Amino acid sequence: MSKPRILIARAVFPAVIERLSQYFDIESNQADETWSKAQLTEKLRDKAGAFTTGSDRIDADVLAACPQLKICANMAVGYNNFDLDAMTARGVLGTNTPDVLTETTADFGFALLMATARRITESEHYLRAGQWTKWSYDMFAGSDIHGATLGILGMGRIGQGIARRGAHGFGMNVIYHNRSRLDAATEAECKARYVDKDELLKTADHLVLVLPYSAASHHAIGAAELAQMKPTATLVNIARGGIVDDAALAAALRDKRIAAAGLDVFEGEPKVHPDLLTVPNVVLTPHIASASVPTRLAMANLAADNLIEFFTKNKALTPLNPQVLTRA
Ligand code: 8YV
Repeated sequence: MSKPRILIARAVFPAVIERLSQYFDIESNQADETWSKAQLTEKLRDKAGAFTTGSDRIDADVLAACPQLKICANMAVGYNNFDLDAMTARGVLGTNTPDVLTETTADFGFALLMATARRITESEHYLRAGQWTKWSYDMFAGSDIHGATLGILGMGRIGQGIARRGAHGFGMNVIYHNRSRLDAATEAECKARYVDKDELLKTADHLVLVLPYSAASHHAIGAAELAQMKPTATLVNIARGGIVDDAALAAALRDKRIAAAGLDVFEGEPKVHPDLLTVPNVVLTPHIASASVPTRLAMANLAADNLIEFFTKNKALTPLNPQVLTRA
């Protein structure tokens, strides 16, 4: 029997391709070319499955042009690159990679918070530019992490990981806002107190965004929300571009309406709003929160496992629309 044809839309670990090649007839983008939507559609036209990343948009047009497609396995926990309703309507399974990246991403959220509050990259640039000629009492003085109030917007698995680090490791007072309140046991474990969004914005010394992107969370932090924050506050976004209005944030940073920001995700990435590149009080990283070698390998293997399970057992380890599986 011939193997199902799959597309691996972005370059990935050779060992993962090797594993997949035992089960599938593979076309892969190991050259890591940037494909247009038309090119992606063309490549998917004769495929039964796809290994995708957050940059590969699977929408109704793509699905309509690719009737053989049965599964898209995303190497990401976020799946806003999928039109999941359109996939479900066409009987196409979507899968993601939760859990395996939680702790690594929470580590990074904390690293970005610390780098931002303590002005680490800003001071490194100063040193590298040869501007350090003497010590001074207020040179790159930032704000404290320990004992401060940590606000978390979006209290899923990664948000809880950040809360645990803040509360248990740094003695922070943790407050959070989420679509739904956590159960009492989880709140106690995270030492986190539920507040409404206004209180979160007004009270946090450091605000970390970890909520999923959707139409409802688009510009959840814009000019009005930034105006509610303390002028000494730090904002960190490791969630998705589009949750923050980047132009409004750049203006708030320039005018010192908040102290600093740390951003791993951007509206329209890999492009970055030009105004963010000109303000000094922002730490910028290229969407690397899950990028430790073991975690990226675990994510790739989980996406691969989803493809293998689906084609060998009509199952998936982490399905997003499992109703598709029972319909066949
Ligand atoms: C991915 C991420 O590496 O998992 C997510 O949602 O944002 C990252 O961990 C990125 O989306 C590429 O797929």
